[in-house]
Amino acid sequence: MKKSQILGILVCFGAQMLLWWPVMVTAQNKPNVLFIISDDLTTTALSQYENKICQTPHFDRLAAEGTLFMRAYCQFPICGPSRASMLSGYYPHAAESFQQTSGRENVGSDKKMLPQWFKENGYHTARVSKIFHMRVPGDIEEGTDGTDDPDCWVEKYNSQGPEWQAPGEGELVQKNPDGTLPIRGGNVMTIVKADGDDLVHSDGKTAEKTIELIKKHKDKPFFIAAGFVRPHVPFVAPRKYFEPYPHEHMVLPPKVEGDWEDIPPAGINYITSLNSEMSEQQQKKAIAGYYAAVSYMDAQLGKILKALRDEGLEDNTIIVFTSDHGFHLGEHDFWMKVSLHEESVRVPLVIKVPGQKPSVNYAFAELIDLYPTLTELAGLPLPQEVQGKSLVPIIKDQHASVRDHIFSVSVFRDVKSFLLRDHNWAYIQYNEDASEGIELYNMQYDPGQYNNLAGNPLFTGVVEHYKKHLRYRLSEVRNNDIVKLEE
Ligand SMILES: [Ca+2]
Repeated sequence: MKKSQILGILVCFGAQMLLWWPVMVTAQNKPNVLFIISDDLTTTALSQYENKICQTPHFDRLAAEGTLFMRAYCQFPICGPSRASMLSGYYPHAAESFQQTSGRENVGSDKKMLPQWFKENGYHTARVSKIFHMRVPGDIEEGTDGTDDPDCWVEKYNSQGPEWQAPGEGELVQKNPDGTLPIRGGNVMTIVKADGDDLVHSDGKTAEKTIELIKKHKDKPFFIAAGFVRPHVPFVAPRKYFEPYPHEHMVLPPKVEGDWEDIPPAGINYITSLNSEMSEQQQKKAIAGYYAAVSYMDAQLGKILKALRDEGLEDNTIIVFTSDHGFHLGEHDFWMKVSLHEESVRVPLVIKVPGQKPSVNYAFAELIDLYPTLTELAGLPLPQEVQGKSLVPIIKDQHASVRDHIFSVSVFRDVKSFLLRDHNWAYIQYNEDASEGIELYNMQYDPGQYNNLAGNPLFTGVVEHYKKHLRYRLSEVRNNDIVKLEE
């Protein structure tokens, strides 16, 4: 072979290698993964999405540096099943995984969870606080593991915190008419303007431990997962985080006359302003408390991202930031999660890949997509037929898309509900036979979901289309490689 031919081959090979950096991943320079998940963080509290009041400078900076997904959705708007689906790579109905568990008993012992797969491929995997399900505040107060999947981690740490019993000014704004009861509670909307600094609480400790691990393991490929528990209730944060949000200045979502009249009973969320007997002042206090909790969490996020920069690891670390589901802050007088309405199922998502141009993206993404996305970015094969789709095409090309709709489900009080959401429509069906009703919203003209069109004869054809599509989607999801344990 002539010298020029060899040179030609080398140049050609070099150009190929430069096309997409993960192609160059080798055993020596595997990218790190820093996986950060906040608990119950809704897009409506973030200025990169719809919010104009809540301050999250560190999330904003990360969003500006990475790929910001404007249309990312969870698979199940409750902590446990959402995280189980995301980390196992299977839809809730694939494994019948609807409980507050890791999902391990549903997918079986032979399947590899996402962090476990990184561990088996030479990564140092570490968990700090809530990644799989933990009871908040129960497991946080006790410093216990929750329903963790121990096979995933080389090392793990829990971040104990005082939660609703933190010293400071506390107030319960749910089921406390007129604020007459001088009490607090755990898994309810208790607000605590806490004494002391960030490190009194779980998320402050989570940031501190995560930073310690980043420094300690900087010389090996790591997959470090940090789980913040705010803004999940109780809304507890050091007092200073409440200062930008005087509750009198909070604005409630529009109250629409007769809003509930076209929502089937199964679609009325389990916590409402009515059944929780919340006055308008208490609703405003709940929003202010949520924002304070978000700002506190954001400050802890900032500490971790700064440490990554200071250690010179930004150029070789993939950063993911997301939440397990959204949260209602008074839309339709709904509070918290479980519902399949937009604010409850939509999640913030940023993926920052070193060397990749930042972008804002409107393509649909699901949390289940993180499994194949991260394995592809790290140059790992897939261990099994996971059901998500890699988002790498979207990260590379702002105009690409990998799915034309999202599929999310929920279960509450024996009603199984389903959401199909595409660019035009949100279709929610209660039970597989629709026995508990249907909601249909035109998301172009009615993004607040105030006008249920399911009962309107003009849209019978649209309803029939989605009914059929749901049957197809469910059978597709159920057709998977999980061998049921009882079989
Ligand atoms: Ca959650």
